[in-house]
Amino acid sequence: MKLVYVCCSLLIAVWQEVEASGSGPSGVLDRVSGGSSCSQVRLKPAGQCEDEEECPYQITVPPMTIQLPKQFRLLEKTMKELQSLKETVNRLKSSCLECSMQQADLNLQKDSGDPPTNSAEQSRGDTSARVYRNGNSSDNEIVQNMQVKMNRMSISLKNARAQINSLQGRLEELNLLNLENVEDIVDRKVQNITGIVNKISNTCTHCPGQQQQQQQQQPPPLQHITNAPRDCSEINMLGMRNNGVYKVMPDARNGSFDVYCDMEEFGGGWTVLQRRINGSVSFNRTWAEYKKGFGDPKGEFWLGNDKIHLLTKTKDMILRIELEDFEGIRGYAKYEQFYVSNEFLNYRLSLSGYSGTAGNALQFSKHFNHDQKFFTTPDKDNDMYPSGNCGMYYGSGWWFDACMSANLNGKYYKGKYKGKRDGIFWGTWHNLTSEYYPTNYRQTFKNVKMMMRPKNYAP
Ligand SMILES: [Ca+2]
Repeated sequence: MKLVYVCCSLLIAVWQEVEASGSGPSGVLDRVSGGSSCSQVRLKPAGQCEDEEECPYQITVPPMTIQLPKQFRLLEKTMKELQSLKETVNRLKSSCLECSMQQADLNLQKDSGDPPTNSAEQSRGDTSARVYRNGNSSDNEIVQNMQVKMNRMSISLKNARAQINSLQGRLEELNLLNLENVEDIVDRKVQNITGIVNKISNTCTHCPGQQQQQQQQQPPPLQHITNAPRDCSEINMLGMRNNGVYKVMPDARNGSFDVYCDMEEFGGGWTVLQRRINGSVSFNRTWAEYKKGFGDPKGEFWLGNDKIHLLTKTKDMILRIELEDFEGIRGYAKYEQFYVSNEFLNYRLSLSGYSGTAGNALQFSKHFNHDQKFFTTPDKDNDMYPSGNCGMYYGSGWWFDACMSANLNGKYYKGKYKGKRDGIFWGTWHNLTSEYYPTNYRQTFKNVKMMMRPKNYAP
């Protein structure tokens, strides 16, 4: 029998040496390698055998240790870290399970709609107990604190939601009070104030103290002047039925003045305040000119804002507007109430009660409405257009809005024209739908007349 000790790393070499030594199967070969990492290899016959015979041998190899490069040490470290992570994950899993159970409790409480009362406290207590049973008291405290905070936040959120809902409701209410409504309210207030001022003004005209003062300051008016007709309707009632210029005195304090009376059309008795027939008179005039009046009472003219004010102040007047275009189409617009305030109030226009065939262009829409608008001239901007003067742009005096749906004081064109719509304009005329700026021609008018008559006049 032979025992062979070889370095594990030289196993093959040992085999070769055994073969080369020629020693018998019973020989013993002792060989120890120089390296400490070497281990023993035992080689022995597998059973009984005669000399010189070939004999089976068996080899016993010791457990083998292989030295790996240094980097492989990291594996061990990594494995340790992995183990540590695994433990952490398991711990977290356990905490999460508790957390989910608490959340479920909280949700149940929320769904019930109850405030956090004793039952909620009880719920928290149970949860705490469960967590304590897991033996993770610090985590449990954190979770408990978080839950308390969450409950507070939940209540705050609920309150905030209620406040938001309340605010939303109030906002919707406020939204109803939009700018247009505010404008309406202001307009109505101004209208009311204007009415009150007018009433006071009328009352004071007949105020006894004032009359007495007038009698003291002025010479007593002549009898024929005192009895002078106040407008064309009174002249008509005196039996004068011809169209023409007459003298009227609506207010004794302001004396008499000439007016053109239309005594023939529509029952007669009309005091004409404006007329356009041939373009002989320019209506591109100043505030002072519109105040006083201009033109020829027998031809084209503007009666004058002060006179219009006096006439509409003395009696409740209706307004009638007559229009005729160059095709001979005629139309009219009648307003059951017509009043022009004094200069102090910038000759504000008040009108209502439309009827007619020409359309209500003076009250065309919410945004184009000449009712309750001040008078504007090229040299005095009282219009509703903030960026400029409508009177200057269109070259006329008128109760401009921002700017207009009607302007009977526009330029007189003897036929159709193109470009800026500065001609006589009535925004509800029948053929305006075919008038597109700037390609098409604009509508013009051959004859225009504005006239007033007392509301209670019976021809
Ligand atoms: Ca303006």
